[in-house]
Amino acid sequence: MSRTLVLILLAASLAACGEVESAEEAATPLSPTLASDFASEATCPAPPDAPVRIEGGSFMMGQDNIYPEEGPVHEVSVDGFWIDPHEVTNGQFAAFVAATGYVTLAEKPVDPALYGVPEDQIPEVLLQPGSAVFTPPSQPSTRFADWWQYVPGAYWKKPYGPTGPDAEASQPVVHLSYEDMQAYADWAGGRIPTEAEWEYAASAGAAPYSEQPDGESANSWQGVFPMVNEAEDGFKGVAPVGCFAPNANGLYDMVGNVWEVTSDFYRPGHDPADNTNPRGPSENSAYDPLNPTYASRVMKGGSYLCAPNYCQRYRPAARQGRDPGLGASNVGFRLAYDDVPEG
Ligand SMILES: [Ca+2]
Ligand SMILES: [Ca+2]
Repeated sequence: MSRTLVLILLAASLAACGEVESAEEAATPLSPTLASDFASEATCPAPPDAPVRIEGGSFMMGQDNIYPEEGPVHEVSVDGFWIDPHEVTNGQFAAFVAATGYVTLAEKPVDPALYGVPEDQIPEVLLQPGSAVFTPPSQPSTRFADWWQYVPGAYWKKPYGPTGPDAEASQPVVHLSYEDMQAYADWAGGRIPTEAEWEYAASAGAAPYSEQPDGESANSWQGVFPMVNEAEDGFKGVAPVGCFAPNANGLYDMVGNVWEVTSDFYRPGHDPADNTNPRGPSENSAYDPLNPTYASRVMKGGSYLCAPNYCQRYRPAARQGRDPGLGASNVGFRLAYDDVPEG
């Protein structure tokens, strides 16, 4: 578990105080937008819950023409497996919590030792239970610290913070740590997929692409991030699972809606020699430039925050590191299975 990113975000915010604003950043602010303005009560026809069989095979993993961490393209073979057709929902996670009494990391006070600095140097707010919530800034910005806020009281049932609306049962669960996802997987009889399994299932035999998916295919961000959210796809923020067209494997929202955490540790780029049921680097060789102190996991497919001007990660090959401890309002997961019961 790690809270390092929180301190990095805070440091970046503080450092920005003394900077001279660029002409772009000094532009007239738009009306303030609250995190909860991104909430949606829309419904969509419920997608199937039954895991989908993905037959084993080979594919070209990675992409060479967008971001350097996605290359090199290399052939990978993956054994057959099963995977959820949609992201794990709040309704599914609620059933797990009701059955087990499980308490997520974001609901627990933060151990000061996790920060690795003297306790009197840690702002009190960062020791309260909470999570990272996307909150649009009041002015244009290219600094991610300007739109991520650590919100005490934000957790899976209150995804926009304690004053925002409750989690919708049909929407993907967010604000989980890796150990929370693992606990759910153990209870549900599944496991977190590897990056290669996830990308193989997501690409479904299609060629890599660069352009933003249309509004029928994925929940991403239309407009100039982080200020102008045109929501041409119908959603400013997270959507219920299954609102967009499935891929050729019958899987929904593999691209967009929420990022999906995999079991691989993260480091930029792929090792082409790790090409048969790859599991990624060891924990000791993991490295995430955005969170260098801890071993991040790979997350895949981008989210509703991905826009052409900022984050062209609405693609199966897209990957970033995910802090194993700190949750976020645009990160979820789905399960894979080695076997599923007949019927
Ligand atoms: Ca959208
Ligand atoms: Ca997704």
